[in-house]
Amino acid sequence: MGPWWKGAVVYHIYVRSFFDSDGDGHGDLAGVMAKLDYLKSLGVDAIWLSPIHPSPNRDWGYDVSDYDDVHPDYGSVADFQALTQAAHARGLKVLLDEVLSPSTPRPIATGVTTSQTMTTSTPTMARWKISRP
Ligand SMILES: [Ca+2]
Repeated sequence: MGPWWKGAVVYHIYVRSFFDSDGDGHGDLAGVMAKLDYLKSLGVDAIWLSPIHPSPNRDWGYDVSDYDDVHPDYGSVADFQALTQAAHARGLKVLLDEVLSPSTPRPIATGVTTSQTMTTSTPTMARWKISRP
């Protein structure tokens, strides 16, 4: 038996556009929680959330400004804890898209995140990195 993620069904959620629980125009963590039974019914083993931290959103949330909090559009740390507990109660794992140690405010190429530029050692992607003082 290999790692749990081999053969697992992982549902990627961009929280901002997934489900708006309070009608303010932004998808949110409570919206994800409201859809957990639906996601479970699809046979999902885990949900994978795009970055949920505060961000100026110049890079779709991948330009994290505070790793210790949740973006106010999405809810609060308590909302995240409630979502995690509700997911675990259904046997769903929760994965977070963490963008650690970004050194650039945004990538050059659309679709290339700072995490990719920071973790790759391939010359092809390394050339996309921008450093600013
Ligand atoms: Ca909302």
